Amino acid sequence: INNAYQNLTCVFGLGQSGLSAARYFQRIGEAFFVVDTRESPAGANLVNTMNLCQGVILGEIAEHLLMQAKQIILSPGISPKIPLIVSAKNAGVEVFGDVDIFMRQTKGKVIAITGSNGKSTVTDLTCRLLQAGGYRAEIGGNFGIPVLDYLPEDKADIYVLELSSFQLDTTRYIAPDVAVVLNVTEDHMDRYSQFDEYQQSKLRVLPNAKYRLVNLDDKNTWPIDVNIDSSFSLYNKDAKYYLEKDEFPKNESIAYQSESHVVNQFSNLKLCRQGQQLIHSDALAITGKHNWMNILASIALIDGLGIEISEPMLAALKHYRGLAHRFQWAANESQIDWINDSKATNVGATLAAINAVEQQLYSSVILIAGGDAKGADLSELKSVIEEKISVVIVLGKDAALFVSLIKKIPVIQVADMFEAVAQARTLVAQKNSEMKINLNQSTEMKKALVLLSPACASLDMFNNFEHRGEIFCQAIRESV
Ligand code: UMA
Ligand code: ADP
Repeated sequence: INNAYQNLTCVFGLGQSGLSAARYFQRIGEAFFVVDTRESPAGANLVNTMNLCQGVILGEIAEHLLMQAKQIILSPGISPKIPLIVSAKNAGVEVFGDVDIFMRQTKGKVIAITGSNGKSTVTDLTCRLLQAGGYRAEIGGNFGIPVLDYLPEDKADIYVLELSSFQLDTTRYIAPDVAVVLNVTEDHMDRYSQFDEYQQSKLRVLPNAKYRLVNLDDKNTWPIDVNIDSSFSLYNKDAKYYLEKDEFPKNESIAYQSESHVVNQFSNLKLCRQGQQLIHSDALAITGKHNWMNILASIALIDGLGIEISEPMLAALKHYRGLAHRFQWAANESQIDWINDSKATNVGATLAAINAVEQQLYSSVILIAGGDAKGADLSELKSVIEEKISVVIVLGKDAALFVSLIKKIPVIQVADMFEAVAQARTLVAQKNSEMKINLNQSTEMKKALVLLSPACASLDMFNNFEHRGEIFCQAIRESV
């Protein structure tokens, strides 16, 4: 038995977080070895240049190597349930992720953000607001920079961390200064045996946090046996942060004209904290009801740290336009508005997108969906799609699931994104020519809306969700 690696730290996985862990051990002067079940991961060349890297084992990994390790730093994409890890754990080896090391080492304040949807948006917004307020804040975790890149010297005073359920699974003790569970809807059912297991992963962020924030509208975010410090809600004023209809809207508060009709339904709203207006929805550049929720959460998180929302922070909030591929304008043409929501990789995100559109302002709303459903139950989409969408165009590995689910409206299956966009244009053109026949000339013809919000992962057909969104935009441009 080769025991050259006995009692050495093992970095398992040579993706972003594994490479970041390797760089960290190199910086702190601790010898390590790395393993990856792929034959030639791109990161292998990089770790080979690190003098404290004692070995790189690729492809098939002998069980005893891991059973003799000092500890295993497991990448989030690798399930702790795989036999190699189970046998190492049974042999007494501690297995944990990069976030675990980070949480134990950092001296900075930590805002921990988890949930099924909105994590990246809330993480990005919260950090931008803090930076606008003059704070040395950085983002990290599942979104942005792997956490160990900030250590050991602590490159920020406040870390705004997006934490996935995978990362929470491998963090043994997590005690952030402020924590939120934004929402919990089904996702990653290819990794978890049941919803409850996934939900419990998300809730792990709360018990030891100093300030705990949940979504009053989503019971799945409420832990049992843990006191909550604050909550936000779109509908319930019992929450500390909520929305309220503005009975006396003032037009001068409108800083941005929305590029189209999509957001009208949600104008004239006040975002409030305990009876006080924080900001008016018409003053915001970001669109979609779910994004008002994200803003309430961001403000609550900053409050949770005891930081005042200053004027420069409010100015940054007004200008915030959200992240690419999340319910973003792809194109505004004379007859069609196009929205790119490629990041909608689960049912909850697609429901939020459909609910953020005011259907009656459009002649038709066409949804482009499909991809890898990751084992999810799509049935929650059925009634919303049948009620609010005119036609669904489906593509990808699980396209057939949509075909068998949706009965009351047409579902058209296509081979790729270019065909999806072309099909959408054809449908709109057909509908417009029918309407022209029926309308008298003085009646203004409404636009159509085409929404890419797949409710599925992209990896069956694309490199990632960004690639899917870019191909969508390319297809729109090239088909004009
Ligand atoms: N690997 C194995 N054996 C396996 C599976 C994977 O050796 O059985 C190896 C792969 O060959 C590869 C490496 O592990 O070399 C990949 O590790 P990884 O999948 O953990 O990916 P990283 O590149 O390290 O990125 C991870 C997160 N990925 C996942 O959780 C799947 C990134 O989140 C995160 O940004 C990054 O760490 C930095 O912290 C991405 C993600 O898709 C964006 N997250 C999921 C999501 O948002 O839904 C949770
Ligand atoms: P995450 O990092 O959790 O995946 P993102 O901010 O990247 O979250 O958004 C992912 C998807 O979820 C996008 O389609 C986005 O429009 C949608 N989304 C954003 N915020 C919310 C929310 N609060 N509730 C439901 N869906 C949301």
